[in-house]
Amino acid sequence: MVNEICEKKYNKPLSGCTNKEIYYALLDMTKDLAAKKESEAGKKKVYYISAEFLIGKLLSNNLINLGLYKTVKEELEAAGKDIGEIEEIEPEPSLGNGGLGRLAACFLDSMATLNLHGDGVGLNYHMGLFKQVFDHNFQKETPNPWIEKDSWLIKTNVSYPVSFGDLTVTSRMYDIEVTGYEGRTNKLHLFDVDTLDESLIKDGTISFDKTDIAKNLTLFLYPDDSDEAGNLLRIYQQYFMVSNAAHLILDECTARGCKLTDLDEYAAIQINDTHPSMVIPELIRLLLERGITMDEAVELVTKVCAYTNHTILSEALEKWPLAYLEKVVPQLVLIIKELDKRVKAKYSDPKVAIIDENDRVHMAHMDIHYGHSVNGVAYLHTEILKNSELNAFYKIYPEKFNNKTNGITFRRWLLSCNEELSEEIENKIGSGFKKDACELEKLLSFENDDSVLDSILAIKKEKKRQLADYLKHTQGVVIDENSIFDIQVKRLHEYKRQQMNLLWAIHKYLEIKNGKLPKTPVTLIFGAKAAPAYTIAKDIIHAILCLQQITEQDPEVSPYLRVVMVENYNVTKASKIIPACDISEQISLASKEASGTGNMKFMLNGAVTLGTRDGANVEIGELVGEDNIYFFGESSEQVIEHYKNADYCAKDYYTKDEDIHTAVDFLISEQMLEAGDEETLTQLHKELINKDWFMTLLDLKEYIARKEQVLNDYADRKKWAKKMLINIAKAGFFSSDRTIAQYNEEIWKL
Ligand code: OAK
Repeated sequence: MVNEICEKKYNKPLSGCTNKEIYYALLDMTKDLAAKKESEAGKKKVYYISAEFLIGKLLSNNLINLGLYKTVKEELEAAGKDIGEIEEIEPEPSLGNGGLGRLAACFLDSMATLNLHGDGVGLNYHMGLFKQVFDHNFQKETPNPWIEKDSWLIKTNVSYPVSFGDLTVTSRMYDIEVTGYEGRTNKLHLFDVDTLDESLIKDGTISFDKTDIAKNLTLFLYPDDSDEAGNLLRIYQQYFMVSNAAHLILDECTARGCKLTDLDEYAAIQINDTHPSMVIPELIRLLLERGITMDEAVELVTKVCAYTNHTILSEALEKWPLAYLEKVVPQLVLIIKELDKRVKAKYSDPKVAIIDENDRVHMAHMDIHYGHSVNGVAYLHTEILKNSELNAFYKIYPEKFNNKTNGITFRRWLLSCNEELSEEIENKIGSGFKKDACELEKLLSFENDDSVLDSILAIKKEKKRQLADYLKHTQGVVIDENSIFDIQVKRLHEYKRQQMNLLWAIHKYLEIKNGKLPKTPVTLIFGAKAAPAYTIAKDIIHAILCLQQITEQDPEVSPYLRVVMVENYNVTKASKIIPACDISEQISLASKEASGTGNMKFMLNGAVTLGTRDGANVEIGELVGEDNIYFFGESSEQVIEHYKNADYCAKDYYTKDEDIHTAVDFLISEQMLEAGDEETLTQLHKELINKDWFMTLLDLKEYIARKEQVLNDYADRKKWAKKMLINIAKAGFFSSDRTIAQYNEEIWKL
C-alpha cells in the first residue's frame, strides 16, 4: 500500500525513500482515505467552538482510527523502516495551552468515533504555543512554527468578511479531517487571514508588534495579556473566531433546509469556557440582520448555546472592559447592553449582572443567562460552581446546571502511546475494550494471577527504559530505569503546587545528605511550561532546574535521588512520559483543579495516584478504592473556609515546623545560589513565606509523610502490581466516549 504511493509520488520503492519522504507519502494517503469516508449528515449538528485544540501529532492516531496502523507498521518494517522514526518527522501543532485545549481534541476524536455529526471551530495560530528552551536554568520562550507546505491543513473556499470597529479583514477557513475510530469523519475548522505576516516575528523571540491586526491576528496563541495591546488582540481573535463560526453555522443550517426560526433543531453550540462567548451576541446580530425579532433571536440563541466552565480561578474568568469592546466590536456593544438591561430588569442582585458597576462585561454571566446549559467538568467542580462560585445563578436557574466529568481518548492515551500494554490487555480480555472502555473491568479477574501481574510490571519496566533512552537522546540526561519514576507533568501554576513537590525533593535531598538513604532510588520528573508573563511560575521552574543540577552533580545524592525537568513538555512528550510513570502527582490545592485529565491518562497506563481530594481525583478514588490511591491534604471544604476567613498564614507554618523551615530556607542556600540567580530565588523564598496564595505549606508535612508511605509500598512489587492492575481496570469511566455520549444525551440531543 505505502510502496505504491511512494512509487507514484517519488518514482522509487518504499525501501529507497527517506523517512521524510515516507512521512509525506503517509500524510497524502491518510488525508485521502479520511476524506473518502462516507459520513452521513443528520438534521442536527454540533459545533464545538474553542480557542484551543491541542491536537498533537496526527499521523499515528489517524492510522489507528482508520484501522491501518498495524498494516502500515508491518509494511514499513518489511522495508527496513521504523514507524517511530517517521513519527518524529511530523511537527506538533501546539494550538493549545493545556487541559482545556487537550480536552477539546479528545472530544473531537470521540464525537467522530460515536458517529456524531460534530465539528470543531477555532483559530489557525501560525506559531501556536511557544517552544520552551532552558538556558542557564531559566525558561526561554521561542517561536514554534508548525505549518509546512504539506500538512494536515486543507485550504477551503470558505471565507467571510469580518468587521471590527476600525477595520475589516477577510477570513479563510482551513480544515483538518477528524477521523473517528471505526467511525465517521468530522472536521476541525480553523480560521485564518490571508494577510498574516510571519515576518513580524524577529529571530528567536516571541515578541512582536501587536497593533497591526490584519498582519498579526492569528500569529500566536494567547499573546501576552499583561498589557493593553495584548488584551485587545485577544478580543480581536475571539471575535474573529466567533463571527466566522456564526456565519458558517447559519450558512450550513440554511443549506440543510433550516428556516432560521427553527435554528435550534439544526444546531447545537458548545462554548468551551468563555473565549467563544461573543458568539451569543454575534448570532443575535446576524439573526436580526436576517429579519428575526430581538425576542425571537434571544430565545433561539439560548436554545442553541451551552456553556462549559473549566476553572474557578477568578483571574481566568474573563471580564472585558466595555471600552475595549467598544473599540474592537462596537456592533456587539448595543446587543450586549440590551442583554444586560433585560437581566437587570428581572434580577436586582448585582452579582448576576452582565455589565458590572465598573463597566466590565462578565462573559460567563452572559453565557449563563443566554445559554440553556452550564456544566462543570468533574463532580466536585460542578458542586463548587452550584454551591459557591455561581450560587447566585444556580438559585435562578437550577435546571441549567449539570456535570460532565471529563474524559480522554483511549485511542491516543492507551492504544497509541502504549502498544505493549494494549496488546497484553487484548490477549487477556479480547478487543472489546477498544470500543467499550468499561470492558477493561474484565481485567479484575486477573487480580491474583501472578503471570498477568508480572507482565504488567515487565511492560512498565520496558516503558521506563524507553523513556530513559529518549531523555538521553533528546536532553542528554541519564537516569536510572530501575528507580521509581515519580512524575508531575502539567502547566506550571501555583495552584498545581509544583513548588510543594520541589520542597519534598529538597527535604529528601537533605535526608540523603544526612545519611538516611531511600529503599529504592527515586527519579522525580517534571514537565511544565510557565506563561511568559507569570513571574512566580518562572521562578519555580528556575528553582527546579537548579535542584536538578545539584542532584546531578552530587555523587552522594545522585544514586538515590534525581530531579529532571523535561524541556518543552507537549503532547508528543506526554505520550512518552505517561506510560513510564509509577507515581502520578496530582497535588493541586483542593477546590482549585476543576478536573485534571492527566490524572486519567496516568491511571490508564498503570500509575498510582498520589493526590489531594480535588477535581476528578475524587472520582478516581471512588472507583479504585482507598487502597489503590494515596490521598492527603485538607479537603476542598476546609480550603474554601480558609479563603473565606482569610486565616491561612504561611509564616506560621514556616516558623513553627523545623522541616518546613529547613526545606524553604534551602531555596536561598549556598548550593542553590551557586546554581542559580540570587534575586529570583530570594523572590520565590519570600513569596512562599509571606504570600503563598495557594497554601503550599498547609499540606507539606502530610505530603511528605504520605509520599514516604508510597515509596515504601512500592518495594512490595506484587502488591504494587495489583494496585496498577486495579487502576487500569477502573479507568474505563474516564473514556471521553462516555463524556461525549453524556453531552449528547443531556445537552446537544442529536
Ligand atoms: C484555560 C483557560 C481558561 C480557563 C480554563 C483553562 C483550563 O485549561 N482549564 C482546565 O481545563 C481542563 C479541562 O476541563 C481541566 O481538566 C483542568 O482542571 C482545568 O484547569
